[in-house]
Amino acid sequence: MERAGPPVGACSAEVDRIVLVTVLLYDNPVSGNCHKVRLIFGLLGVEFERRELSVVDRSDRATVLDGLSPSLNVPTVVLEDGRPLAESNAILWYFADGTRYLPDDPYERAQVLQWMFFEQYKHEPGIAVVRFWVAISDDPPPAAEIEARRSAGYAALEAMERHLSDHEYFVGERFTIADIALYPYTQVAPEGGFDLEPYPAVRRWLARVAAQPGVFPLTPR
Ligand SMILES: N[C@@H](CCC(=O)N[C@@H](CS)C(=O)NCC(=O)O)C(=O)O
Repeated sequence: MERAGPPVGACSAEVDRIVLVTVLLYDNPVSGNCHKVRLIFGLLGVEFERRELSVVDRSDRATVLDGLSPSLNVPTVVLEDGRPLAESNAILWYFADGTRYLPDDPYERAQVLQWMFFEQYKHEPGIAVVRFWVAISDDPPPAAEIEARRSAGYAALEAMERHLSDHEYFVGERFTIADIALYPYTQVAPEGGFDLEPYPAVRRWLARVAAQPGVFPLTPR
């Protein structure tokens, strides 16, 4: 749960670094990568503070995130003990390990990684990037570039459709962080002009994930 109240962090003259009292999330409300982190925090009851950074005006990124995130991206978290962690899927993995959302079986863990790498290499670069260009950015690239990415996005949806045609979830027939990684940008794909009508298994899976207790949608643009 997000905690309301005073700013995070307690500092005293005796310590030379900020000691956090709860997890800090560098966040953005329209980011699906950030939404993954808000989902796992909600599902596990992790209390957190959030600091919002723009995904359009990135002029403050180096000042804020240098030393915390190698690529100066959100989401980035700072753990209670001050250690930073970036990359949405690494954050999912860290918090889900030892919980019902990440299997113990080595093969299933590798399958979770398989789908998370798919999400980062095939799904997000097509679907999320197109949505960003057409729905959020004030400086989109030429139409041909958008359409090339859109084709890549549709190829990712086809891969998901093939798997979900005879599976309820991505790994082990139960809800895991593989589903959490793939949910946000699939849910908002129509904002990028993607038609989900030809993907009935994907649509059924979206409904299945949305029905999980504690799962909430990424706010539509
Ligand atoms: N691979 C990273 C991607 C994170 C990412 O692209 N974050 C975007 C917002 S969704 C961002 O910070 N963009 C600003 C930039 O690229 O400078 C992850 O999964 O966390």
